[in-house]
Amino acid sequence: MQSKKLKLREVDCVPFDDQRSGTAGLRKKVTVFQQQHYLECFVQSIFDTLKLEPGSTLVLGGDGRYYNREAVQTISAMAAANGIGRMIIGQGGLLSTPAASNLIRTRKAAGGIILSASHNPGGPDGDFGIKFNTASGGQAPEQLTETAYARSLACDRYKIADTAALELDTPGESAIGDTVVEIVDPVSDYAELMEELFDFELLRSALKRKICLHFDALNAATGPYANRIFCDMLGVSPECISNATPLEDFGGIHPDPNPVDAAHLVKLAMSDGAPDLIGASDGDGDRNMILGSGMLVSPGDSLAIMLANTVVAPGYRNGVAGVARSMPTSRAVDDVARELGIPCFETPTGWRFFCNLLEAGKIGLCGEESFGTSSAHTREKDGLWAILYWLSMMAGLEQSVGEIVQRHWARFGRCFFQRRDYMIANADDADALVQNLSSIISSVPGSSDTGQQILEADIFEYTDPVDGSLSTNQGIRLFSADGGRIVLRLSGTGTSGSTLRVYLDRTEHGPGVAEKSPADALASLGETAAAIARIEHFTGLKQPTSTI
Ligand code: VG1
Ligand code: CO
Repeated sequence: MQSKKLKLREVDCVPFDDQRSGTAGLRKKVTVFQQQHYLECFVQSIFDTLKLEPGSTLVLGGDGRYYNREAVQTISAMAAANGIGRMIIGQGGLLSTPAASNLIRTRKAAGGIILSASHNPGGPDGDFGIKFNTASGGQAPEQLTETAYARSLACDRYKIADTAALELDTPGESAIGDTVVEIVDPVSDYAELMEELFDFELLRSALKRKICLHFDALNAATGPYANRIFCDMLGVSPECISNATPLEDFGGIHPDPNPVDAAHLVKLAMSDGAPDLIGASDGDGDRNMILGSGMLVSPGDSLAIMLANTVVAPGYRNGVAGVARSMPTSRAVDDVARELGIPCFETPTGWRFFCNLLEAGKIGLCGEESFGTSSAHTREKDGLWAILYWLSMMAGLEQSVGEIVQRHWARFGRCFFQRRDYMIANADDADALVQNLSSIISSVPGSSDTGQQILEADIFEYTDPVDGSLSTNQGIRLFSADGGRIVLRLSGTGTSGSTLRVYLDRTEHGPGVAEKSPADALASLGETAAAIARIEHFTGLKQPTSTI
């Protein structure tokens, strides 16, 4: 029963037709979310979809970007009106994505709402986003996000409590009617978990004696986490952490740690006297970038190397039951899994596809080419975790980042990887390209007038081994005669136009692989991809907009 004092309202509204979740939640321009009733309609659709028991606990927080605080207030008032018993909210409305997932699990919440557009730029003219997670801490699976979308198309009314703004900045309990609101330190539970997984004593001593760490939080969610874990717990000097204050517009920095948007970190890694380990994380703290002196670690290599070295961390010492990578991610990890005799699952792009495998205990490590890696400790990818894992490898193996990577290549070969992104202003052009290629896919193998000969081609689909659900149209795959692979798919996280992603990978063995650049190793495969997909014809673009 709601308290008599609390005034609940049912507000009429006109349904929106564009609230379909993409790869990871609903992402739109801030100005779209600021339309009257827009956020409320989507949140009501989430509540209607999750159908939580009255009195349930819900975790709420976000990456601190512009509109985060307003959204926390609105969602709290709606949660109270929708019968939620307890809200657990990160102080200041802040929670990194992996920390939110962890809180859902440790506090046995019925679910969570995470406010983030992740690696997309922030600020009043930037992007905002919202996604919901289930009681396992994992991102809502495709069936649930589709149900929420269907619900939003008919959402003409939402429930909200008339209540004063919550005080978000002080930990402690308050209430909206009968709903308890608990403001929690966003870092402490997460930091405790990291201490269980890694040998902090070993890391402390290595960081004191020989490893010089530099971490860049890009003015996004991970600043407070890095300060607590690296500085307070592991003794790193605060000067080694840059851009540690979460800002609503990320201080103008692009919150995506990749070699193009975080070129300053590549420059630092290639400079004389570079730190031994340079790490960065994205807007909501789930991506990671790993660099060492003179070395940028490709995310596909990172996953493979982690799997080959589970012995370095207490949480992984006994190995893992299996591993998974998203389909476009380089196949480097497959070779390690084969040697270890464990299964390697290939899932569609997006972390939500790993969640069932993690929950069922089928995999212990997983990752994506987009700088995302994690393990069964949470149900989201985890940026700081990846950096702690790399620190553990450096300390445990007593090797530099460069040595670890090169020894891996010497043992398993080097899987060269590139992602070429084509930003296409008119989304219809991108759709036409994909439609055309899909329609001719069966005739591609065998035709030799397009560069490299293609032996096999298909449109990737995935049957979830746990619940049997089928996801179709998850990208086009072309396999070349020299062992190379081309993948094409459209991005599902952008907020304007369309981005065609072309992924290339090919493994080479032998002593020369360390000196060779991915651009050289993949040049001919890239030409083949452009020719077969007729990229210039459909988009007018001669070259990719960016190559990662
Ligand atoms: C991109 C990446 C994908 C990742 C997703 C969310 O999706 O390719 O691997 O899971 O972003 O990451 P897309 O559909 O744009 O290719 V995050 O850190 O932005 O939530
Ligand atoms: Co992210």
